[in-house]
Amino acid sequence: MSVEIKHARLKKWIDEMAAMVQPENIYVCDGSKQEYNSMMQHAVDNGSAIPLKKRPNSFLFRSDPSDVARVEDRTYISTTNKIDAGPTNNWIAPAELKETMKGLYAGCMKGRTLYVIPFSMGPVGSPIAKIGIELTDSPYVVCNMHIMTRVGTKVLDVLGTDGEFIPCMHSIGAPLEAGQKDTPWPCAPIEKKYISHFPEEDLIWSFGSGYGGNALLGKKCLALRIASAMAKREGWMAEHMLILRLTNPEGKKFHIAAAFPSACGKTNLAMVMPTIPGWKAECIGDDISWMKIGPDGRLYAINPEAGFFGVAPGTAYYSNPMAMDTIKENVIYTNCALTDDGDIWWEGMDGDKPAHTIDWKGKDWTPASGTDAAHPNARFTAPAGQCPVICPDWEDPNGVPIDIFIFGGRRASVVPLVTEAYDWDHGVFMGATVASETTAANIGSVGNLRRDPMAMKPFCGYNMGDYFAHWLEMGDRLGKNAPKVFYVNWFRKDEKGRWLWPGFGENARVLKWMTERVEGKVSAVDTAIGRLPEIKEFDTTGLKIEEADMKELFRVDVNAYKNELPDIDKHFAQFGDRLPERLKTQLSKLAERLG
Ligand code: O2Y
Ligand code: MN
Repeated sequence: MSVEIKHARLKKWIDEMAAMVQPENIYVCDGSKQEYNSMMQHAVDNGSAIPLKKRPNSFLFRSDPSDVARVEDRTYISTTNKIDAGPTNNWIAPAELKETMKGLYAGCMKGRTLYVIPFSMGPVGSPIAKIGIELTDSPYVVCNMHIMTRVGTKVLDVLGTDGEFIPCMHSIGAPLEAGQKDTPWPCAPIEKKYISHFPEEDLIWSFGSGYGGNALLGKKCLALRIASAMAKREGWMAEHMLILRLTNPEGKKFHIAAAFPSACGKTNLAMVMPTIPGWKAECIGDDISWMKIGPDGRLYAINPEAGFFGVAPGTAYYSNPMAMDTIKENVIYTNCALTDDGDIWWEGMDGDKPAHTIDWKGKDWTPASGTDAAHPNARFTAPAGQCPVICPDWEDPNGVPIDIFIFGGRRASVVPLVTEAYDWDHGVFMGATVASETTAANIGSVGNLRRDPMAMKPFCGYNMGDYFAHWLEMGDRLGKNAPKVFYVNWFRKDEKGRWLWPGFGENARVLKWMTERVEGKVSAVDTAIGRLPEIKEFDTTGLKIEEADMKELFRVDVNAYKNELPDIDKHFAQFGDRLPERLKTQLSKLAERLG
């Protein structure tokens, strides 16, 4: 049964939007299990979801082949002045964008139900949490939001009659005329898709796509683009970072937040199983971190999400056993292959390829097909609480105190396994210059170097030069309580193309070294690019690795770094006078140290 709205401003907004999109019905979500089950049953009955025999309460959806990922080219930061969106965002003036989108929204929900989703990003009632209201005509979005956020009446209770909320308008952009047969994944063509953000009024308007970050508006749109702009105004941080707790054999806990561009194993690190005896890692979040300075002057982080929207291909017991155990039941799968015995499958799963599947497009597939059975951006949506290594404090409304920030990228050469920043400004410089080689799994031609500052290039809701300034200001406020900053590269290869570092659970050795640096237990070698481990103090006990490989992993290729300076210069130049002087100073200092 639909819930009553007692909040006058919310009611007015819903009425206005409904008058524009003209739905057949309006339904306010209560967030109950029963609601989820009945919507899912409806999706099964109309052929858009397939129940999986092998996974209890789990369903497979296949998207339209044109609607398979976030669309960065159709994503806009709409500020009054273009400069405030900055060089890394697409921009259209608010009045023009709203006019265009109102034209698209007019009557776009005819024949459909408008679902009102009250959701909380962060534990309901947490001082760091924010409330959003998503209006959508996609039952798939409602079900995913049930998993990815906290949905329902409990959120409306916190909102009360006059609380603050972030309006998130979404439509798949596919009205149904009377008698028209629906398709399993209705959506609009690419040129009509708009993922629009109005950070000056904390507003999101999304049209035309039903997929992931384009449609589950709590995630990239609210928790990163709008929240980053709010965080700048309000003096906190909204970052594209996983959060984990690492406990050493003495029981001392360290909290780590880490940012990586796509295809760098972020979900794997979020759920890492340390190989070193006595060390324990627990997952708090796999994608986004909201951080505020607490009463003790330290930086406290919450995961604003309640689930994982993870990339399926490549997820396997050998790479991420904890993710595999998380997704056994109560999961929504999107664009995975369907096996003959009613399970899902994707490229990179453990074991042999199945002899036959139905691929993500619904066609017969065999290993001889020469195509992928699962789309490379196929996803699982799973409740975070199902992760076997979820931290008992992952929903602590006050968050966890961050000791360590990690940035990283995928580099076959040049960048050592781990480097510690000299100080906060140097750490911000490291984050601002994050570079990663593109792979088949992400955008661009394979092997290109793409700069992705703090892994926030697609997600910063304002001028990135101002964002760098905000990082510097946060450091000034944190002072001696600022987390130590490190840069990692798990992907260095030798000249024959062999990986030098085994990665996965062994990455905990690198985390261990970081915690020992925080505690002052180990020394470090000062180099032109930052502080590196003394090989003898870096724990390789029980690991079969050649001394020569360790040396190569920690080798600073001064000439290669010198060759990168012009690219950093060019990267910084795009921010013009919004680039903080302190980052220019960092670049000069690096050039000086390189000689
Ligand atoms: O393609 C999409 O819509 C998903 S994007 C995504 C999902 C989960 C975590 N991170 C991301 C990302 O693009 O960073
Ligand atoms: Mn992400």
